[in-house]
Amino acid sequence: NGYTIAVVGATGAVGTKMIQMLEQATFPIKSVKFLASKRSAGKKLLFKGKEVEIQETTAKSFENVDIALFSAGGSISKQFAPEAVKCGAVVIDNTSAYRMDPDVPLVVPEVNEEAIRSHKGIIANPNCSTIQLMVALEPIRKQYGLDRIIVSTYQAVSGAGIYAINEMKEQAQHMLNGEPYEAAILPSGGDKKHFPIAFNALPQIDLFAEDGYTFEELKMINETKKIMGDNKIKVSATCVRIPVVSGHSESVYIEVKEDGTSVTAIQEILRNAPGVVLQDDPANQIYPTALEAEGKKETFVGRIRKDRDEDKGYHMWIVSDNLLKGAAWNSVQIAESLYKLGLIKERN
Ligand code: A2P
Ligand code: 11C
Repeated sequence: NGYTIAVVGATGAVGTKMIQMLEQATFPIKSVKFLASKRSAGKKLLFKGKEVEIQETTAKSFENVDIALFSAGGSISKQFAPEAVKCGAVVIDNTSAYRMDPDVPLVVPEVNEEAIRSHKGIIANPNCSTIQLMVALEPIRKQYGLDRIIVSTYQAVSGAGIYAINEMKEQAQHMLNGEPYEAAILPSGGDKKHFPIAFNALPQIDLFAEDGYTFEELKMINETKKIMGDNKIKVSATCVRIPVVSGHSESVYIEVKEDGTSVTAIQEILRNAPGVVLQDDPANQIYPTALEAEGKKETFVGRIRKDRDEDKGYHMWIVSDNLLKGAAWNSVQIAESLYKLGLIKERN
């Protein structure tokens, strides 16, 4: 007994981490199905030490699947998530395809786990840079209210997939050797121009939308309002890609609603917040870094300080592994929540 779990995009940067996170899941797993494109069909991946053959994703792939984790890009989710739902599976979708759909809960379990009760077959996993922001800020919002959030991100290349990681490593090697190098993917595979990411910082993630914001920035803005359930909260974002493999970092400015707050009180809130690790001791150079966060499931917060002019303003530095809490772990955590809340029935 137990559940049948499918991973769509099993060979990708996030999919491979989903498999690792499923190995650590506490709900019973009867079998797994690893799905990808035709190119990968027949290759094998390990699950708990046993080989599992990768299959091509088709509408038929979801027969008898209880939970399907999707991370193969938005168009694959659009194409196959409804098929999975028709087969009776609950879809946990890591792409942006359904996040803003009013019928689809957008969930960070530490923040709004109960929202999964209203799902109609699809539950959306937020964007990685949104998730870590929510884990750190929701406990402060609950206590003091939040008027405004301004975030600047320093995002890892793995957010753009395996090919982008390879591109960065090859560019770095060529640059160090004084050889010619190419840029073919970043800042966005879908845009006209490409720039090197090695030894660089690119102020563009995803394509540009109207009024000068990128879609990554708009995702952070819109998803924050949906997850916090507050359309009035003021949110702005500037998203930047930096040459780090894994671990998104964020410089965050907030304005709380309440008077009389302090750095020590906010530190205390975060010390006790689920999924947060406080690393905030500047005198001893203790603060979060991307390298240290890599491979960990928590969100790390440090550099908390009061704005020098605005009494209700605070600055902080928030870091998390974008492939784990930002993607694979949050998705598996949603599956754990479905199990814990009794929302997923075993088939006979
Ligand atoms: P494949 O390896 O067979 O191409 P990343 O985000 O790291 O680039 O990974 C993308 C994931 O999406 C991979 O697992 C990739 O599988 C999968 N994928 C790409 N195209 C398809 C498709 N047409 N059907 C199913 N999965 C796909
Ligand atoms: C990045 N945040 O770092 C993106 C990746 O909407 O799921 C995830 C894009 C998304 O490039």
